Amino acid sequence: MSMMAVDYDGLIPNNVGLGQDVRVKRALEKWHPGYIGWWMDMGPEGFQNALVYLRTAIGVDPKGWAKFDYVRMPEYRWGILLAPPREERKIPFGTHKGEAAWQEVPGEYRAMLRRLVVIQGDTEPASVEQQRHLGKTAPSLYDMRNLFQVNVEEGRHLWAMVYLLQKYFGADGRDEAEALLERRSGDPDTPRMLGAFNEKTPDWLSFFMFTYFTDRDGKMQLEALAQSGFDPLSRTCRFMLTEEAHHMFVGETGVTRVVQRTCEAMKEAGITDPYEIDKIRKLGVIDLPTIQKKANLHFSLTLDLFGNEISTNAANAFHAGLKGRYREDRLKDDHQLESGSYPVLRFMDGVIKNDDAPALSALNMRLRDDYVADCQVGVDRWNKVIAEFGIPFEIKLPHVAFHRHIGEFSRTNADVNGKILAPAEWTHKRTDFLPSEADKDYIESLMKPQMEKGKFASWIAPPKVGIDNKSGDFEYVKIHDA
Ligand code: BYC
Repeated sequence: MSMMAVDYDGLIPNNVGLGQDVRVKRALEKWHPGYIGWWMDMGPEGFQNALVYLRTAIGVDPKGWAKFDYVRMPEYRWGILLAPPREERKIPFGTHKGEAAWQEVPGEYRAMLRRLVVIQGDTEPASVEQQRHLGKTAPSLYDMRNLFQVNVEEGRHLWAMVYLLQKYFGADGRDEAEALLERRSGDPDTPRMLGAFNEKTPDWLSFFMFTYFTDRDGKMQLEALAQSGFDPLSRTCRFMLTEEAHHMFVGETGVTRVVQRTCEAMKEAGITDPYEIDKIRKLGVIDLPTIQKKANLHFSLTLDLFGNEISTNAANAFHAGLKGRYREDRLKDDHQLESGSYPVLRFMDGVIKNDDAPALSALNMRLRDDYVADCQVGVDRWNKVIAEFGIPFEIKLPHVAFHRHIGEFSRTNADVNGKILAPAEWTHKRTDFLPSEADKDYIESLMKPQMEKGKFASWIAPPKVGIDNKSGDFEYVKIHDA
């Protein structure tokens, strides 16, 4: 069988020749029951017997890689799919630049590589855990299906990382694979590894913000890992990015539809002032200032996922050829960065200012800058909708120093414009920037399920087009026919 074709015969669909790799096949088959156990315990609450109109990856050809059909989630075919190899691929950056890409783990970098794979792997089940209770308040069957699609694919991304651990990291890889099923999002004793993945996703607006902002960190990190000189990691991430695009689409269009519905309701009621919050809430929609607060929260939590602005870990991973920059292959420089600098925003002498740092140490900052630019694109689309209704309001990304827990700005309290506040002032103003208890209660009061096909909750507009071009009243989840 060619490396491109997907073998669907065994328990684990794959295009990595698992049938001929008895050791890894056994290891993964042994891991499988634990995974299903985790999915039943920590995956979507309820709906495990429902028939969900899901896409399943059946190949890695960009033109026809997925098929859509009704599937019960526990029967989803979680597979191991790597993007096609690139002939004679070379390590594209770092001290080994130009050498043949590694097909096996380079011994000297084993620990560093394992850590990167484990961190990436840990985020995947974490997000499923964070979102597990959302099915029961879905604003439509369309949205419910999108949630479950995202969830099963995050599950597949966990499989992708577990494959790398089992295949390339021996006994310690096995232990790490087990540990990935044991940690739990938000658990005080065994939390997930990165901060944002231990936060709650309490409602659907948070879900859309998470898939817009946090899945986009996924995109940036996967793009950086897709450049890796360790070829199996590169190929794995390249294929994961294909799926990731839909997750960000769910986020971007989700927020757009919330914004759209709010603007429509305001127009129908003749309200032009976006700050007439009580009046707007009486219409059963989410006022724009509260949407802004949710964006502030999720953007700032996600910025923490880029680590410290100045990072020896990042420098070492680049130097070693393991983790590159965003779209390294399109950048025009020496791809080694032994000299040169990069401007890093720092908190120095009580003020925020740019400071040149060695380019190699500033790679987290650079990736974060690329991320912020990427985030702005969707925000502009949200604002276009608001502008079309003539409402004087613009959603803005907060300053990168706002509400930070990792890095330069974790020591200070900056407002959304980057103004440093005294601790008491921050406490006093906090709910001007971040959702208050009352905001949360209001949003929660809207989270009533709408499970009739073709219908949508009061606070969200229908999508412009259906999934797989289905019509507006398509039954994306058959809850009762199951
Ligand atoms: N929380 O040198 P530093 C996704 C730790 S999302 C807790 O600044 P580095 C997805 C750090 O571990 C993408 N701890 O950091 C999205 C280190 O600890 P040790 C996931 C943190 O290593 C939605 C220490 O602080 N993938 O796919 O340069 C749904 C000093 O660290 C945090 C990846 O992240 C934090 N936020 O950068 C589903 C890619 N930040 O080792 C999925 C792999 C830092 O000294 N990971 N620390 O004990 C990496 O590339 C890097 O490890 C990080 C951190 C970017 C995370």
